[in-house]
Amino acid sequence: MGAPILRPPHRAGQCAFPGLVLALAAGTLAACNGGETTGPPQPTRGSVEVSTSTNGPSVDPDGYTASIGSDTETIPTNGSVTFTGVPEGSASVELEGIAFNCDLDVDNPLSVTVTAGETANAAFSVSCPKPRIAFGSNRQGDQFDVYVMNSDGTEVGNLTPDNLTTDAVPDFSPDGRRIVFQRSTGTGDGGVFVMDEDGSDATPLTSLDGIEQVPRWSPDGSLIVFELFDDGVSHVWLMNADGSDQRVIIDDGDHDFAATWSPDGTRIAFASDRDGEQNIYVANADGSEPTSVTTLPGHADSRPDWSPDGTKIAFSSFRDAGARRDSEGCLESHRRRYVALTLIERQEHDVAGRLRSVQSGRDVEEVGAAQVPRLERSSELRTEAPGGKDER
Ligand SMILES: [Ca+2]
Ligand SMILES: [Ca+2]
Ligand SMILES: [Ca+2]
Repeated sequence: MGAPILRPPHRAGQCAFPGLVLALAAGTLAACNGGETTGPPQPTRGSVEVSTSTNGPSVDPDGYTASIGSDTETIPTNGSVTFTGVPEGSASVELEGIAFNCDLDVDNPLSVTVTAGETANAAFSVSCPKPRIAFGSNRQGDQFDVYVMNSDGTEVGNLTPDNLTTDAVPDFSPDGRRIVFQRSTGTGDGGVFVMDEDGSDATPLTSLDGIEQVPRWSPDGSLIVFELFDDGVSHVWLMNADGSDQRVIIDDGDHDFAATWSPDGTRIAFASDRDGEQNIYVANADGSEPTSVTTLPGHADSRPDWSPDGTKIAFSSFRDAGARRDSEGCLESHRRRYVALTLIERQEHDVAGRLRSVQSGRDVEEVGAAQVPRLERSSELRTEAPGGKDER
């Protein structure tokens, strides 16, 4: 069996590779009865100090929110915040915004008893082991399957051992509960499927003519971008995570493919040959305003991926690698390198003369010669299996 990502056919000279809301303390205003002072009122409310302590190798990246009733506060992964004006009695404190790989070691919501005029404590302890990694591999035979493992390479499991299907290019949903992947039955057709993180309940999301592949979940979990390869060309498609509202969003080139989300979900990077050379582009999440971020000819830039902070893109390229063309004019793939560039904003006039901000790339640097570029996450994904090939 060949590699699971079905590539566009090679062509000479152009070879696609593929608020702080503080409740005002009630009862602090002296009652006024015709100028007659009745003495200080008795407090009926107290405070709750919420504290968090988080440990583990992959702590939540952006902290949490704590709420009591309709009052909500942001809180760091290790820190505290105090709610005032909480009615005495039992209060329910809820912590939200917890990364999927993190678990609370206490009840959530946490119930505390508020005594008027005093401060109660609600302490949340959070553990964050590294998230599991999904990858495609043929390590157990000819057929590619979807595997998961711990980030240290232990507890490797095949989620799609059915020999009737080739399964690859998995991507975890942001909440870590589901995996989207590409499946083909060997009849030349293929589609995007989704399954539970334990491999159960595999369900097709697409049934378009052609081969739907390389699905990628949006950071908020609501959308899935994928590419459709059909009749010799590939374009970028978008759908809701439940498979509804499938529509093409990028189709200006013969080959528009390998789309990936920026970490904030506002942009998509993809590869395209629309300008006659295969380069990396960045567009809005709906496919509008595509801008090339690499422009060098003859390097077949491919497979972009964003750094977690959204400032860099890693991609595959033949640049600076002494690439040679084979007899069909294709650049030799074993010389492919992985490089990264820094995104910069620049101002540009559009066709109507309006000034707009666009992205471009600079400071290209080589980051490795591995098969798949993954900034930061890459070191966790380069596993080796005797006689097999792993990729994501
Ligand atoms: Ca968070
Ligand atoms: Ca299978
Ligand atoms: Ca199909």
